[in-house]
Amino acid sequence: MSDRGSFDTNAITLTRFLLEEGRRVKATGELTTLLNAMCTAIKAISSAVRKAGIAHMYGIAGTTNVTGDQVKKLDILSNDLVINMVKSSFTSCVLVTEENDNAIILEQESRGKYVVCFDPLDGSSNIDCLVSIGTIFSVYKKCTDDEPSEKDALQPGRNIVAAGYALYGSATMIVLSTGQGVNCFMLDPAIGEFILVEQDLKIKKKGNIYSLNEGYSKYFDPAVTEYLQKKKFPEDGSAPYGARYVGSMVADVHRTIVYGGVFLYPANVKSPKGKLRLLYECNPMAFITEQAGGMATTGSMNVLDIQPESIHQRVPVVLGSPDDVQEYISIYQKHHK
Ligand code: P6P
Repeated sequence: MSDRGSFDTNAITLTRFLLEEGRRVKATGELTTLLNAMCTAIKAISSAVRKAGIAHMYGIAGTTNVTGDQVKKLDILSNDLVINMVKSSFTSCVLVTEENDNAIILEQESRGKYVVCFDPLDGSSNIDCLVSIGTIFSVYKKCTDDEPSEKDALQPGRNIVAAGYALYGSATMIVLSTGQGVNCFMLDPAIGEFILVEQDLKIKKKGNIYSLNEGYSKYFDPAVTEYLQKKKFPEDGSAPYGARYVGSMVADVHRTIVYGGVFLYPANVKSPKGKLRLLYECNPMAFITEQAGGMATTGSMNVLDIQPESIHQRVPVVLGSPDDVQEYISIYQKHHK
């Protein structure tokens, strides 16, 4: 907005950005249509998240509001919004969502060439205390002529054609990459449009913040314990790293990309595969982090190189500034020769 109330006519909206990018690469327009549908779902989720308290959307599913209407839990509502918007865009054939045990195979008449994996409302345990939460998504092309099935979603993250997240924080922002770098769009509620505010976002080579849940220290792999020791007591006499942990992946990863540093959800004795899901948390975040010049590893391999075996598969993840992640890899591999 250029001044009070007037719209900056030169502002680049997400819709305009996608149309221009699609024309630049002489695309069919299907991906643009899909991403615009996702954008509409995110606008609706943002509105619901911000009025949840008033509309009594907190708490368990199946509650009723003051008018006696059946009120959906926010993450169920968010899931329905993304499914309905993507389905009605006629761009996709298989959907994988954190909220559904099985992949959703769209009816023949609604199908397009894309496969979408998403977490409709990540961090939902933080909803009731108003901590930032988010939506995470990744888009693949169906890569066989077979009848659409869950198998179409079991592609390595290297195959991602687009990935993004929405952060419902002090403002609502979409961070998006279609493989040509990372761009950030802020929602202007006055006009209901996402406006480009950061072009080609790049992460610092090395940061000074580490982010993980140290409540699990008792269960940490020795490599994690050694790595954290070096962050807290740097051997080169430099200042110790700061610690930041929100407990919502979108908030922690966004801060890591914007400020630099490292986010870790490693495996531990209690969660031998880690907690975060490969298809709709780790892969999209790894894709965006790499597009911003960062790295994302399990400790033994790049997250994006993993061949998924199941749609809700969990993997350990350490992502962020390349120097910080590379240091973790060196320590991890020393312990896991
Ligand atoms: P913990 C939120 O529940 C989530 O799925 C991610 O958004 C977040 O990074 C992680 O779990 C937090 O897990 O074990 O630290 O509470």
